[in-house]
Amino acid sequence: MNNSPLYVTTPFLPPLEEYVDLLKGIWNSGILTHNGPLVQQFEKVLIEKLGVSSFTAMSNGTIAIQSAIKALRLHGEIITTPFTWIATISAIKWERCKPVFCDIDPDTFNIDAAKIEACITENTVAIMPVHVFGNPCDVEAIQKIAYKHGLKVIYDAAHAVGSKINGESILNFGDISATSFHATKILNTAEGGGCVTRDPDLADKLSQIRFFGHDQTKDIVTDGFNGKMNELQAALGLSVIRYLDKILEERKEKAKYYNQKLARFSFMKFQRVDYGETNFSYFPVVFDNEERLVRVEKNLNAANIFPRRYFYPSVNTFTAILENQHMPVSEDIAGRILCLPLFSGITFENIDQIISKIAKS
Ligand code: T4K
Repeated sequence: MNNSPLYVTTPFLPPLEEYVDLLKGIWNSGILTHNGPLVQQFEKVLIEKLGVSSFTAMSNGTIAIQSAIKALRLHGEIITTPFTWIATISAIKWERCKPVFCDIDPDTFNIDAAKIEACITENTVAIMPVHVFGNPCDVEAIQKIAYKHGLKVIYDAAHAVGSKINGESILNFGDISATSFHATKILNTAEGGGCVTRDPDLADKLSQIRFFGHDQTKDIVTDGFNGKMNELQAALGLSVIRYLDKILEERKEKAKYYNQKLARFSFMKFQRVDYGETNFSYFPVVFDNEERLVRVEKNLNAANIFPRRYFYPSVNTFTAILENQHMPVSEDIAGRILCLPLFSGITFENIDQIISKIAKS
């Protein structure tokens, strides 16, 4: 039995003094929000560190997706994945667009690019794939489809800070990528998120949208809302991002250890990475059947260990808010997938303990 609970994740927190140093500046200036100096600095550091074309910081990842839809002025059907967090869908719906589901690949858990074209109708305006658990989508195939049919591409890159294709940040792909800095994410600002785009006009538009639709002179130039990141969030982001390489390296090392130790279990399979490099945002395993998953989860919980069933159930089955579009692959994977604890600071002993509980289940 573990004395303190072991959760699916624990946020990385920098040495407190480093955060407090930044807070002192806020206390001196009295600037708490409205595109303050720390938000501007955080955006600059993100652009340099991730090698992205632009960064517009926002209050959270859901608002970042909504801002992307607004900036591209989308009205119509958006093809997306049923294997995601509900925020992908709620953002589409809040922007008065219609989510149309395209089933996933059973091994990568990402949208199956080969099935996208069959979902296109005369009302389709965009494709919104998710880099699930940080695993890069087939961005080339998706872009080809988008060009062919005149569609926009927004990536829900909530999990994808640190993921790459050919050495380039995955956030650089699509018309806009929207990411999250929620407490459960690799780079966290408690709550937070933002958008990346290569198009400077779109970047300007995103800045206006997050600030009520104001331009630099506070004239109202577009429909907007309050999507601003504040200075306390940016201070946390600035103090965490210094450790990003270490966080990514540690996760990779621990994921490798899990992989080696779990390889002997024939009743379990892992996420396949087909394109580029994942950031090991999560450590998902898929069991041969749901009964085994439930048994494993129960035994882990009894030992004070709390993995999570991300993403369960498949979001297309949320009939309180959606017409169900049957998605057999996503529903099947959703019923059998469990994300095991993986975070900066998890020890090899913790992982051994998790594996021994799985072996005994
Ligand atoms: N798109 C995708 C694909 C997403 O996965 C998400 C969010 C979004 C869009 C939207 O981004 P945001 O608007 O959230 O920025 C979590 C997160 O709330 C959510 O951000 C995340 N995806 C989703 C996959 O997971 P819960 O309800 O599972 O979180 P919670 O509070 O149960 O936390 C899990 C564990 O983490 C806890 O058992 C303990 C630990 N934890 C959590 C928090 C919040 C901490 O140790 N400290 C903390 O402060 O939703």
